[in-house]
Amino acid sequence: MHSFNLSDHPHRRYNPLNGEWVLVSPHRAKRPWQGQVEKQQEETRVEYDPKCYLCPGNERAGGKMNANYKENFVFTNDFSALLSDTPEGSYEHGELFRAQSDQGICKVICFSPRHDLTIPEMEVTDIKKVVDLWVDEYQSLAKETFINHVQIFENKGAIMGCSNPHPHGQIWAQKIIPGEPAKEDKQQKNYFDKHGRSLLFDYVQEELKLKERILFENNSFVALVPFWAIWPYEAMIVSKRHITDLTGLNNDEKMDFAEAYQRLTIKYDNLFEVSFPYSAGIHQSPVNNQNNDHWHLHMHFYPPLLRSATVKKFMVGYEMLANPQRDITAETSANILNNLADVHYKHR
Ligand code: H2U
Ligand code: ZN
Repeated sequence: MHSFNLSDHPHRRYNPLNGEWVLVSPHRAKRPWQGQVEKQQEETRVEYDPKCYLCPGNERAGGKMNANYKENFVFTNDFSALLSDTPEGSYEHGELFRAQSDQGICKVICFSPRHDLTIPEMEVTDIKKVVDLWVDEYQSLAKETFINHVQIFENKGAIMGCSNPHPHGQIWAQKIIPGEPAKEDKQQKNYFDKHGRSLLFDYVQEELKLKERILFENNSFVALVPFWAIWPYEAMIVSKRHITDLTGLNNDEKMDFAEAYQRLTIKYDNLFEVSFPYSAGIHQSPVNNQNNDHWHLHMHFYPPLLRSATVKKFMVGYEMLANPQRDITAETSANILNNLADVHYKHR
């Protein structure tokens, strides 16, 4: 037997950010595929779609009208999952049946008036305006006394459940700190209390030395495939400075964030020369008026595609019942992404 190495042998990796593990099976990457093939998305799109509920000036499903916006546009979700006027309360029946009411505000953000653009095809200066809007929304939602957490996210592509190709994201702000951020809160707090430095600051420093999973960096941000990635081309954008939330970014850093967002998503689109689907979202300090110095601003990207524009990874079977698992290693994925052009395939 050869000695254990991460590129050949099955192993599990620890995610210090949420305290969970992922099973990695690098030897399995070559298994044949005869299963489901996703339909490829329609590629030609119009700049304005009179039937789109997100295009400027159009009527939405709930009957409200969109402004004739020129840059970006935010509105309260017409089908909000959380409502601000839900009564406080809880339900308990012994120790096995527990429920709590939750209050919140859900918003939709249109990234551009152009129906046919996505982040990788937008200008960095226009993406910067999206970052500015995120900051404004985070700040104003934080002022609502009943809001303790603001989740900013984007679903891109029909296979991620995105309902409309018009470039948009969402914000769900709520009283209760939800599951994933709550896990990261605990892990980051433990690390910060022990070392006096942020977990992701130390992690990024180490990744920059190892250079095995770095995709790129600019002055303020690093993009990388995390050591503990679950999804085949999962990535993270992390601020180099220890910043707890979006409001800590200066103007240059907001520009750098926009640039990193564009650059990563261009790589993604170039991978299979298709508008690359993903769910992405920002994790940052909760807005619960507590000391959150242990938080470190970052953005996760979870894309489902595996081998081609049409073959996605399924989180089923073992993943559902036991533990997340991946075949190609994070290092292999980083390599594949690093060999791709920085210019969008449509602009070549
Ligand atoms: P996706 O990001 O998953 O595509 O969701 C878009 C959101 O837009 C979805 O939460 C909302 C839906 O409730 N929406 C409106 O608020 N008004 C509409 O007219 C249609 C969709
Ligand atoms: Zn549209």
